[in-house]
Amino acid sequence: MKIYFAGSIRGGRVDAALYRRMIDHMKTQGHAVLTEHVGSSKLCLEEQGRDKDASIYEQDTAWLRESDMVIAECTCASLGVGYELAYAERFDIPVHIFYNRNKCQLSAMLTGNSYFIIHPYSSDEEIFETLNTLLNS
Ligand code: 6IA
Repeated sequence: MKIYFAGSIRGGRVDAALYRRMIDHMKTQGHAVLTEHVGSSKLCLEEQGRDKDASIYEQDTAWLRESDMVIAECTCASLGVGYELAYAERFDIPVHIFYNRNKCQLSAMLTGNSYFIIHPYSSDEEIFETLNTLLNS
C-alpha cells in the first residue's frame, strides 16, 4: 500500500521521534510511506514564502490523491494535518487517526465525524499492534 503519513510540522515537533518510529514500522511491513520527511529530525520549520509553500502544497495534495490510506498522528495539534484529513475525506481515502488519550483531547471536528477511524492509545505498543492489524488485513 501507499501510505500518506500525516504529523505536525509547524504545529510543533514534540512527537517527531514517534512519527519516525511509526514510519519505520510501516516500511518494515513492506509498505511505501510517501511522506517520510514528516519523521525527520532536521526539518526547516520556517515559512518559506508563498511560492515554496505552494510547491509543498501541490506535492502533498498530489501524494494524498494517490495514497491508499492516510495514517495521522494527531496528539500534537496541527492546522496542516487537519486540512489533510478533510482533503483525504473529499477523495474517499480511508483515514486512521491516532492520538495519545493521556496527552490530548482530540478536536470534536475529528471525533464527531464518523468518516474518520479513530485509535486512542496509551502506549506505543498499542499503536504498533493497531498498525499491524490495519496493514496486514
Ligand atoms: O501545519 P503543519 O506544518 O503542522 O502541517 C503538517 C502537515 O502538513 C504534515 O502532515 C505534512 O504532510 C504537511 N507539511 C507541512 N509542512 C510541510 C513541509 N515543509 N514539507 C512537506 N509537507 C509539509 C517543508 C519541509 C521540507 C523542507 C522537508
